[in-house]
Amino acid sequence: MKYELETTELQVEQVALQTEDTSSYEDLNIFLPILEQSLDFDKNYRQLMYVHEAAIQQITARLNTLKGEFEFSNDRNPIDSISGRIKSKESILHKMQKLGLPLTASALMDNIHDIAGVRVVCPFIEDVYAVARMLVRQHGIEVIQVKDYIRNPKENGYRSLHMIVKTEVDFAESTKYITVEIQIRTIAMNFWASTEHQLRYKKDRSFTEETQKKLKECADLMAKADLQMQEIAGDFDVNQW
Ligand code: 0O2
Repeated sequence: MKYELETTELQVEQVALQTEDTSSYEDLNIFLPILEQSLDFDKNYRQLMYVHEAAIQQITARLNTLKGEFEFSNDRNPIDSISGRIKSKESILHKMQKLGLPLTASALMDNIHDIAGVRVVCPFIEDVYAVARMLVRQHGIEVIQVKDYIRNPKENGYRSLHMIVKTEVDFAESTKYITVEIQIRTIAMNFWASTEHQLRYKKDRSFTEETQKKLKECADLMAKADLQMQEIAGDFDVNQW
């Protein structure tokens, strides 16, 4: 069976984030003016989080619509699950400090692109690309960056398709494009990433070389299983999109 990761439609080159990007915080001045240079987390943070929460709901709704449509019209679904999260305040501050950024709303908006995150889990590898294509062709979505860690896995074995998009969200007075990071991966990739994440964030331990090797072996096993499942799907002629 033909098995090809056809990703050209997603402009898979790891394009740099456009710096002329219009998402600076002034543009998000929807309810309260965000004027302070210093990121006043009590005032500005909540507003920024609200705006990103709205974007998560928007993307999640789009994906749920696709999922629902497949439930009605097909014998299987390319979407297994959808989840969304707002990056925690601690994680945002940690990332900003790591990048040497000043703690201002503009630095946050211009440099941290995963404040809003949506994760989609799919049964087969080809479903990952199919869902990505279905999403990016929708009206009101602009792709900013695609990182294909399936075709180019991270050194530790991490696999997933990452897209940074801007999604159109309507507020009372205006329509804004809000940045969301979408991670799309198979059930097997998600199993590895979720369990590795739990191990990695165990505060009192870091990975030895031996552990890294074992984890990489697990990731490669998952990848092998994914390829084999995809092949079987081909033999069974299951729906592909
Ligand atoms: P969380 O808890 O998901 O918010 P950076 O964000 O600085 O790491 P970059 O280039 O902006 O770097 O992001 P990248 O590499 O495209 O993706 C970062 C996110 O992908 C991570 O977010 C994880 O969700 C996921 N990810 C990337 N690499 C790994 C990995 O090796 N293991 C696991 N389990 N997940 C990974 P955060 O912010 O780290 O965490």
